[in-house]
Amino acid sequence: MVQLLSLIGTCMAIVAASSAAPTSGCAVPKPPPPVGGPPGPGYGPPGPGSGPPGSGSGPPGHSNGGIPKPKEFRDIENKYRERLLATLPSGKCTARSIGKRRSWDEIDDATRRDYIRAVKCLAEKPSRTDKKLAPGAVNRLDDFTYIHINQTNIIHGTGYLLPWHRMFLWQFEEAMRNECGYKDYLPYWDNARFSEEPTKSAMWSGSDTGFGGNGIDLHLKDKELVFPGLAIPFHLPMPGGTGGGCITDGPFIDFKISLGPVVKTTLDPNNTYGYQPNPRCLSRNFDPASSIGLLTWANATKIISSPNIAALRGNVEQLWHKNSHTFIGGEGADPFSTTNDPAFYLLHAQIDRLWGIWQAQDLKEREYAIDGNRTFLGIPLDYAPHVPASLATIEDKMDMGLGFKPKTKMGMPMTKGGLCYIYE
Ligand SMILES: *[C@@H]1O[C@H](CO)[C@@H](O)[C@H](O)[C@H]1NC(C)=O
Ligand SMILES: *[C@@H]1O[C@H](CO)[C@@H](O)[C@H](O)[C@H]1NC(C)=O
Ligand SMILES: *[C@@H]1O[C@H](CO)[C@@H](O)[C@H](O)[C@H]1NC(C)=O
Ligand SMILES: *[C@@H]1O[C@H](CO)[C@@H](O)[C@H](O)[C@H]1NC(C)=O
Ligand SMILES: [Cu+2]
Repeated sequence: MVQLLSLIGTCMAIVAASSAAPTSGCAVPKPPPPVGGPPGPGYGPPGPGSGPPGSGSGPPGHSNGGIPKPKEFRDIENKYRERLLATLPSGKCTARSIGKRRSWDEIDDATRRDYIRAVKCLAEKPSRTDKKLAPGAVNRLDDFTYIHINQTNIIHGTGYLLPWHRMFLWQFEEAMRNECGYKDYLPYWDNARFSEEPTKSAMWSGSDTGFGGNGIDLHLKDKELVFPGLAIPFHLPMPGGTGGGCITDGPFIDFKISLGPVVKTTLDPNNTYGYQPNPRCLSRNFDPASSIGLLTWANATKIISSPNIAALRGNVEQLWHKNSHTFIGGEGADPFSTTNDPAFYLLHAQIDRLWGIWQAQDLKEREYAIDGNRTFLGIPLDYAPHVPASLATIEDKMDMGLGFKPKTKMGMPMTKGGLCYIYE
């Protein structure tokens, strides 16, 4: 059971260079989008019988290396694009306005720098979280971390995993754009492309266009960590990894984190959820064994080919989510405060993408499909130990923080209720 659990994100990234032309067999490279400016022209309307979308929306033509996207994945992904675009216009979401989320390995350096700049900008803006709830919340990034900690036992290993994180990423992307002037959309981590040599991804570059690499090697041993908040203790195995200390390069080398950590070998009753101030560096602990042979194209394809929502959720959890987090390790592997690593948002965009590709194969049946309990693996919460497990519904409210409590169904479509994006 423990091994199957996938805590937080699943993700894979998958866009191959060939996605520059979303049509299989038509590999005409598209011009890169304008550097640092607004995203290029939108998709053309997907008229009846017309080819797949094009018009300047593809990623830049440069090759990003790694393992190419297999045809089987590409075919399913192309169907996703066609079918999702065919639902437009949907309210204010049109083929022209739809946001394009692209692989970090495909976007240009100017967009990467602007993204990193905007993350640091949120780190400079004051927290809006009630200080009584989280004395350690310092900045706007901490607002996201606080609510992720607060909701962890409700939004992982439950029916809310996918919709909650979809809404969460959307809130983050909006904050980046509206509060910090970020001009593009949320990128995702193309992990399948680099499953066998994960550090070859531009994600982990130590230049000013990556998130930096591994933490300093502390020669840690394998550990078992405990979750707070559950009526029955849950133990999470954590591999020793290849790092564990502060990162040593990249734009986040001086990053200050304050909330967490939360899972520990022994819980601290005076600071159960890590809400007290705890200023420290960003640590990572790469665990290649969690990527090699696991975060593969084959497993990504298996996820998007899942026959129903129960299989989809199970595959996301077992094949992808936990492995992606464990690969990053350190801050990123704490199921509660994992958002402390800015790579979190790209990791989860990949999981969101796999879900979206799956949904759009049959929007009528799958858009609002939900599977799972209301608490982590159906384990009762510590303050309600006798409440039996019950199933999540799309009418249930989700707590997104700062008083925003939409119904679960608000976090399910990609092009309705304010959300408006597509993965390239
Ligand atoms: C989550 O926040 C609510 C207040 O919004 C609080 O009552 C609850 O105890 C918190 N739970 C955890 C696990 O932090
Ligand atoms: C918790 O706080 C109390 C009061 O400040 C202190 O006496 C106690 O030693 C603390 N416990 C731990 C485990 O730190
Ligand atoms: C997919 O993932 C599973 C378990 O996470 C692993 O055992 C299997 O080898 C992977 N398969 C491929 C083909 O990548
Ligand atoms: C809900 O939780 C119960 C109790 O842990 C478990 O037996 C059941 O399989 C879970 N159902 C789903 C759909 O996850
Ligand atoms: Cu999460």
